[in-house]
Amino acid sequence: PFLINVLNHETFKSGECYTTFIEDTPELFLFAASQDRATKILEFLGNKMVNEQKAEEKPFFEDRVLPKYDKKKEIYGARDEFLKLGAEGYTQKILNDKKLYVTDTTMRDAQQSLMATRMRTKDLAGAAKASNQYMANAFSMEAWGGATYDTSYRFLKESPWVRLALLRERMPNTLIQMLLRASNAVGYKNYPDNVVTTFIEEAASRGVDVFRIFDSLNWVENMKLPIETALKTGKIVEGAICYTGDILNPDETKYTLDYYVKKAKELESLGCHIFTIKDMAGLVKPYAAEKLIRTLKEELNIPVNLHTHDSTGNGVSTLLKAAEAGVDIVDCAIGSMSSMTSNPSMNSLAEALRGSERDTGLIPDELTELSQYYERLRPVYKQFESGMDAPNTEIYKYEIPGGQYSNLLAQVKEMGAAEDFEEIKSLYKDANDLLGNIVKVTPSSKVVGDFAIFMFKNGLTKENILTEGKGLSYPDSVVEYFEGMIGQPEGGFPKELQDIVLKGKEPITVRPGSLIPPEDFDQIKKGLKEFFYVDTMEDEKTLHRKAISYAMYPKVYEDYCRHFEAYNDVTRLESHVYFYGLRKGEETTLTIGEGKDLIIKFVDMSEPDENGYRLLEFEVNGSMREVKILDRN
Ligand code: 3PY
Ligand code: ZN
Repeated sequence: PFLINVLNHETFKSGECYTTFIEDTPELFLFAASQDRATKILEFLGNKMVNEQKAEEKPFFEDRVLPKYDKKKEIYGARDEFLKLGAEGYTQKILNDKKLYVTDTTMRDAQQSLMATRMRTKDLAGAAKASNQYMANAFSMEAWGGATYDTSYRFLKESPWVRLALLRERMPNTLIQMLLRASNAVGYKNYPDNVVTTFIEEAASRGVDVFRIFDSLNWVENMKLPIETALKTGKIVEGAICYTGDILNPDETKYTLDYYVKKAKELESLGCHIFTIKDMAGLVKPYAAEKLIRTLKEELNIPVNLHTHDSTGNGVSTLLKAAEAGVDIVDCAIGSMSSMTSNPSMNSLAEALRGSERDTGLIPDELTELSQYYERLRPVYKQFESGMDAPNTEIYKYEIPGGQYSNLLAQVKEMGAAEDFEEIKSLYKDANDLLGNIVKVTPSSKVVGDFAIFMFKNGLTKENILTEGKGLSYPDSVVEYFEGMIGQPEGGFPKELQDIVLKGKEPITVRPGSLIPPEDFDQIKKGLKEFFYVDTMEDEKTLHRKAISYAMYPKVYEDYCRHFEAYNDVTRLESHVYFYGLRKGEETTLTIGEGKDLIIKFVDMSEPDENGYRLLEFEVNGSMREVKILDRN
């Protein structure tokens, strides 16, 4: 009964579905099998309204208004140059240009750092065509990887692969960049080598042009395989070293200028086309940036990129000093998506450099157009924001990355310990020292955060841990760290604490990937076919992408498939409707095909019946529809 020819499906025939849609979505098959798409959408909305949000409390939101751009304009962007000159040719050209290149982080890091990575594909794709035009003078758009991969499935119920394909299609002249956590790929632990390599190959073939690769302990050994694999794809490879400490601090003995120069040279010798200083917490102060960049520029023969955050308020100054010192590329975000835990403002930077020899070539009105688009959307995502209202120079002391700061605060509040946040931040610093003063970025930052909370809960301090901490069992992330399962920290593990945590277990000293058995993709594909797909029309490539997602996130991926079975494709709903549902009397238009709109109005809901079910009344294109939803409250 489920064998329905997808090519005859209305949505497909309408041409509204993206060219990538059919091969990328299990969804379409499930969709084809579904009796009534509207009912599933009403059930999705009904469930939001009854069980997740109080629709009456929904604030007023505008629908998305797309940014304007000149549809007829011919665009020649960085990707055109790259396709002409190749990875090495193009990056060497950058080295010789005077202009300051930018990477626009709005679609990845900015939304990850500001709003817990909740920005939906619909909203990103809405900016894509205008961005493709207005960023023609930029180096790249960071739009994929990092936390966007799992959160797409987990919270947004959409496929990151579809996002990539869609952005690729709408930004043909723009280099799409992704953030890759070396052997942790886009996850939180070391994966088998064949997961990492196949993921990179697939990402390259689906549209990633630039791979930024970092390791959470700056352990270059862990970066070799991903760098080598990414280089083989012919794409641009940025080797990134995470910044920690302060090179201008005379007491700094580990993360010194020499440390960064040595690491940068190692990455250059591995064949990276660009070297990046990745300052995920915003610790590089302006004069440190000047010194660091000036030295790196003297020592390297590849372009140097600076990535920083604006949590301390010094972000734009840091980029300006870096620009003076000759940095080739800097990361920044569109104005309304910049600053605080996000990256510095592109609009501010472009204005600051206008007319100087490092002018970015970006046009203020065009940046404003993009900024206004995101500004109008931002209230929809306010519920996910960190609540940081002003810059905070405490970050220099605690070295907590922007994204983690808000997470840690949320975790502490959940524990009912909000008033102890000061103590916990200070324990974060102590935990870092106890772990060996390590780089703190996903996933090593989680080890430090988990350890700090563990110390708080168990009354442990730097002074008493070696005695009081003996009989305790430690959080998984801390045990794995001491086992060597995320790699080797600079200067080695603190031995005494390692012994206490591991309780006799031998740590590894080699690359974890060299010990983890390869993933059996055939087995995963067999399982996926058996449990999740109603059709055998799946092509091998699509199945392969699904298997990659499953290999990294089995539970999250399964939940996503189940959600799809229950509610079908929810990605085309306006974001405020996706997150909040509809208020009584509110109407929304859902386009499911060209010229095919569902106009959905929520009329009313009943009180729960004796079994706890509520009856929800909607109008769909003027006809009354009812759905029954179990009230789980
Ligand atoms: C990530 O790994 O997602 C990061 O943004 C690290 O800074
Ligand atoms: Zn960042």
